[in-house]
Amino acid sequence: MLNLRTLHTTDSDFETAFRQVLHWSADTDAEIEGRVADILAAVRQRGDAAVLEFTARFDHLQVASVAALELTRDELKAAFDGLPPEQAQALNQAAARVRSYHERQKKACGESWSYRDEDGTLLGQKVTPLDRVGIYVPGGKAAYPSSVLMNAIPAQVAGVPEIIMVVPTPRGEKNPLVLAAAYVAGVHRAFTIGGAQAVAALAYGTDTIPRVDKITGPGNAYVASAKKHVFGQVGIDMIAGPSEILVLADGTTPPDWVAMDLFSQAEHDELAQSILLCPDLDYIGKVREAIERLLPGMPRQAVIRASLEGRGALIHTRSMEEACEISNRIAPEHLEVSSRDPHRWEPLLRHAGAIFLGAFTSESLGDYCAGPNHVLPTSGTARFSSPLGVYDFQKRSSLIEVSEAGAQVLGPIAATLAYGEGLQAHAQAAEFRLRRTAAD
Ligand code: HSO
Ligand code: ZN
Repeated sequence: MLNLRTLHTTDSDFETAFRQVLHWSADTDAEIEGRVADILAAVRQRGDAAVLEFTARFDHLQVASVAALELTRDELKAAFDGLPPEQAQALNQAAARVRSYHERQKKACGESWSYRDEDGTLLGQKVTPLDRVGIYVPGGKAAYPSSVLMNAIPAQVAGVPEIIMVVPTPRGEKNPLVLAAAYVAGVHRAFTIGGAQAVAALAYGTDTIPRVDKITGPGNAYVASAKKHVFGQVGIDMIAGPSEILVLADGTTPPDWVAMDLFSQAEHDELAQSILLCPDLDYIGKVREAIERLLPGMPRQAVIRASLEGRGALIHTRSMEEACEISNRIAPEHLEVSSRDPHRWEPLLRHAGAIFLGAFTSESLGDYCAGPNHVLPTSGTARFSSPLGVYDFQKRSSLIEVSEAGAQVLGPIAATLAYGEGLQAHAQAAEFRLRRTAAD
């Protein structure tokens, strides 16, 4: 028996139960914070020497210099060349689709633009790539080659000239698919370092590791805490929480498909969240039956079970409209609209990292190869933030070129406001450019 809760929106205690399902605390523990602060300070002060010490201590990897921890492009290529052909092909196909999606994204919202006023004044926005970015790739059980593609490709499409990957390799064990993905995605340099020490090295720079402008990529609690600490010194993408999937179903998709989609995010992590929203109680029963039947066949059933029992829910709603409202309140990372008529509901859905429309659009296709990025806002942050994209590896500068005629129009406005603020130099800088009239 699986202890997966069903909630009914008609129940009088629904709100309380719903709030419990959503409750999630991303608080980092004070002990971790303290240790991370020490590691950051050590790397800041002692650079390479501290990186070597922490790598020996935490990753049991002892080398003479940080240079020895660098992976050459040849090594990355060799990892790619050594893959079974179907893996090499899948990696290439996924990379091509992710690249083409992000190239369109760049065209749509990542290009410079400008216009001229009638008096010839030019106004615009100049978009430039960041000079150098660092991509953190976790080691061990959360080492996802697909995440290497999802982080590096948008950076490459943005035109970042130097993409530096860091990946811990405890006891020197390298994950060939991760190295191959770095090769396919066009990573320029890679170091086998991880943890808070890798974040510090990227943020502050050492003799061997160049300082970057932004650090992206997921990591454990130490990495998340380190990223928070160095934010300001460098940019960061986001602090991602456990994966989430919300399936909004009208009852027309085979229940086994929905059950497996719920498993797909649950299998990431005991703390991952899988939720079904549906107005059809019979169908909810069928999905539950499918879950019970399919679970024993899953290699990661212990993780899936813990996730479903701890944070999962089947929510019975009054209608599809109400299901859409609840989905907006949850603002999930992944939202599947598993309906015969997904375009009817899509306009009602405002908050989600990614929206997957129709029964054939399994979320897992988006994780690997559909094209859009799989680095998405979690824990309700889709209310105000967006998927990782080309725009995260670019910045914008405003462009202003005021014509002589334009200066005559803007000058008096600026001067009036400047005097209002008591700032005479501002006012006179504008006034000096006014054409003198005969009366002056
Ligand atoms: N679903 C994860 C990404 C991923 N899935 C990588 C499989 N591999 C992000 O939410
Ligand atoms: Zn996934």
